[in-house]
Amino acid sequence: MSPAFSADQDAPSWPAEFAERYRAAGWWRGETFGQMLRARAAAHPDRTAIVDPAGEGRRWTYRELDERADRLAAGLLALGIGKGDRVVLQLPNVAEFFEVVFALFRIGALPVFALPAHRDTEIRHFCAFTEAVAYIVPDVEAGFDHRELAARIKAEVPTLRHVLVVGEPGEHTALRDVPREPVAVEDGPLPGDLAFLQLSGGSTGVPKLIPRTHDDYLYSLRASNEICRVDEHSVYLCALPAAHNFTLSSPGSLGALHAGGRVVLAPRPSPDVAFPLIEREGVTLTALVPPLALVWIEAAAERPDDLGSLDALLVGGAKLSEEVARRVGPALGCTLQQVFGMAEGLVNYTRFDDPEDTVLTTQGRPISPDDEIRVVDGEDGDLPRGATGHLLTRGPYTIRGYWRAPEHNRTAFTADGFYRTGDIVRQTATGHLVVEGRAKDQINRGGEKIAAEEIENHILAHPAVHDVAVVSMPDDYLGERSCAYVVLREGAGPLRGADVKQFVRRRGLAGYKVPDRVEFVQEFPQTAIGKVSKKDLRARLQLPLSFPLS
Ligand code: OOB
Repeated sequence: MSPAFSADQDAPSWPAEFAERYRAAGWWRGETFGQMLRARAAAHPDRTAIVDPAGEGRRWTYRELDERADRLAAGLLALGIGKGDRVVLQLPNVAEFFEVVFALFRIGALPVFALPAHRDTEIRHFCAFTEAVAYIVPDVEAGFDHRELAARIKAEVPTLRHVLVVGEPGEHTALRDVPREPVAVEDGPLPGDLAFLQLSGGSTGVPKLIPRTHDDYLYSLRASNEICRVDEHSVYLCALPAAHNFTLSSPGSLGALHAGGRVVLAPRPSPDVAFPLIEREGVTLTALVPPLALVWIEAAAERPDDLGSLDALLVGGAKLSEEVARRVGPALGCTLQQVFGMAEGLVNYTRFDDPEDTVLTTQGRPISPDDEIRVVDGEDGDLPRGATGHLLTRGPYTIRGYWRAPEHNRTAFTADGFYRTGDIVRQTATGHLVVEGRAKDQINRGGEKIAAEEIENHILAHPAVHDVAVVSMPDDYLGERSCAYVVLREGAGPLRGADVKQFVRRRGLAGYKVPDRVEFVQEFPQTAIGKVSKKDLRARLQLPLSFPLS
């Protein structure tokens, strides 16, 4: 008999006693994404699953999505893409995203969810590190030609056999030309197998990969749907990038599909695009990061669109200020749900029946009764309820380790499997969490995460740079932006902030990682034990600027 939960050398998994407990509790139900879609297509074949408004507009029913996934799965199998193979996926919010994802799910090949903003450096790493066999891209997106990027990566990564393009393929293969076989593909993976690799926001030199299983992710969807009251009447607007964990699963597009609802794809999250879609499609819920929530609040007063169908706005990814939280309901005529989640697992929501004050001032409480929350001091000692400390967590949909990262896992997890979130929180008497800060060396730029070390390593490659420290600076709109403090080499020629930014950009990094500000200093302030004091550097940012922000 094949095991219900397959051991994977690359991905640390839950110990048997935990797996048994989560199954016995009914969290893990032994279902895969392939089976989920098949079941929905059988139950309500003609209901609309996906609406993609681009161009002429497309509306796929559940039957159509299921058939497309089958046919593409057969085509991908014929190309030699099989179970366990990694496929780096970098698609914007287009219908093909779901066709590809479900085709890969069915084969048991693992999508690696790159974001549209990623460039050479990130994509090269994802492809090389995962030994990806295929990379799936749009042709041109936001003025950037992904086919050229793909050609560069293909030349460098020997495992990469296929580049598939949604749109005009150039020198590569068009996704539409992958031969489609009209056959139902047998589901490849087991429920305990990996479904995909998600990206960590990270605080280290390179982003880590997060291995999620069918069973664990499906549980988080089912439970999120219940909390957010998502059912077959729900219409989810996918406004943030579809590949992000928030948009995918909290409750996200996959939650909506799980419930038999409808997913409407917004090519951009701006009010001029999103608001008319809400009115036309009768959108009932969507998810935004705090800066966008503010943009929507302000636009709602100006624009004529009827947002009356909207029941809930989920806001998360970064801390929502109480002041903005207070404005969501009155401005948009819907219920606010704060979401504090992480691609590694744990997701917290404020509930519909929470008192108003809780919704406005906390980031919610965990999805599952089996989510274990510890708030600890610097030595892992448990703190009394209400005290502020490091958040550690363990549970039925929180990973036990990153993919192929045994060294890093030794410090990112406790010996008994708690994930060190790097977040500083306090837990209220009702179990709600309030995010008070961060211990990890990361900048949260309006929900987009930047690992300071990653950017520091790039800037250090500049021949005129002796040392660098990247820190966050407060920002009214994004919450935080990044500032790079640079110490130049002795005798190095003059260097301007703009040169440093340009240097980082030319190294092929996602645009949001380019430092917002660059400051030149003679030396760094030090802590008592001689480390660079980022705390002091952040404090300096409160002083008058040495030159204007760009
Ligand atoms: C979501 O996932 P990631 O993996 O991009 O980032 C996780 C980190 C958390 O550890 C925390 O530092 C921060 O983002 N964060 C928040 C927050 N939500 C996330 N910090 C303060 N307040 C919040 N509400 O960002 C993510 C994944 C699933 C659902 C929602 C967000």
